[in-house]
Amino acid sequence: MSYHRITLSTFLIEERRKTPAFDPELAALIKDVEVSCKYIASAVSRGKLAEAQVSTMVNIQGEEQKPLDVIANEAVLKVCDSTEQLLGVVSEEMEGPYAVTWGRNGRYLLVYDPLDGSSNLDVNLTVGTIFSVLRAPEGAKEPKAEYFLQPGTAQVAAGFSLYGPSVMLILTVGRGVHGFTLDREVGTFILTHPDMRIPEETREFAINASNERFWEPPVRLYVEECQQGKSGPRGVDFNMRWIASMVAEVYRILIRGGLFMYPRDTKDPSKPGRLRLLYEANPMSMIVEQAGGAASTGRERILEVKPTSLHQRVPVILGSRNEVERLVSYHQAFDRGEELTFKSPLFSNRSIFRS
Ligand code: AFP
Repeated sequence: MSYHRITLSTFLIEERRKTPAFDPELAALIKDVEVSCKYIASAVSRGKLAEAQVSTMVNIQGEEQKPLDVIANEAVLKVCDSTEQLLGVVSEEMEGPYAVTWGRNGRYLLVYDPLDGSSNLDVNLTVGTIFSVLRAPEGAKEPKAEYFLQPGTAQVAAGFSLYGPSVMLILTVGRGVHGFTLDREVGTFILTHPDMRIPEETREFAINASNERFWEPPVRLYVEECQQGKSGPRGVDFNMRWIASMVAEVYRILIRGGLFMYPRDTKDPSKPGRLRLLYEANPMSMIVEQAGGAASTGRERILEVKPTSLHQRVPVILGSRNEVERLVSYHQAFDRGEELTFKSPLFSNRSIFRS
């Protein structure tokens, strides 16, 4: 075993050496998030065995909690409850902010989805924890909800863990994206994927195709062009994936590029999208942009969306920059009232009708 491997701790120390402005309190907070992810990884790896004596309920999202959702949420709360640099937390599983017991003078806010993709637990697929760190207002003594309503550009750190064949932690503190793999023998995350970059070109897209009848015309046009492959206007074949676990989709895109879409659709007009802005879209968008990709609602940069509520949802289109820009241009044409035309080299062009 190489003893010159870089652990998360030594990575954070090196960050401080390279960037003296990197706050040691933020580093300490990231270490607490790391410990939370280790606890969650241990529980998730036990599957059904971990579910004894856990009471569940319908959460603020109106979704029936899985026992591991509760275990994961409690793991983060327990570890962070003694984190002096943390004023409060907001979780997908809780309606309002939680005031950290020892955090009265905390200067940071933590927003997290304790177990993203948990509908996949029953079928033993990869799930993960998504987290985002914001600064608390100067002198704040309690974590008021409005303190969390900051645009994604205000995040000082973001990342996600993966509980899959290997346990990983993907992190950005604003200077690139770095992947760490858990060495279970010593219980330490080791830097295995420094400076991750998303390939600009890709031949892979991810969308839940069962919602096709609800998509807006720009998305229908983009997906049809990909499906037509070599014989269509793109001139190359595409591959499609849908894991229904955002953490796994984003990691795949970090490794081999691609476009992830959960666009605005007409399925539930009361919901502008399915994914939550504060603890899914924003942290993942910071990760993707830091890795050279792009992230849009289709009509604006996700990181510039002004939050209005803790659990609000947004449309999400993220991944390889060229593909995001292409689909955004289709939305812009559609919004200008232009007819979207499927340009087939083999057959007559066809208009993609307004929804
Ligand atoms: P769960 O955490 O409820 O499983 O939702 C996961 C998720 O928020 C995101 O990770 C997936 O990309 C998306 O929902 C899957 O949504 P569909 O089940 O509608 O495909």
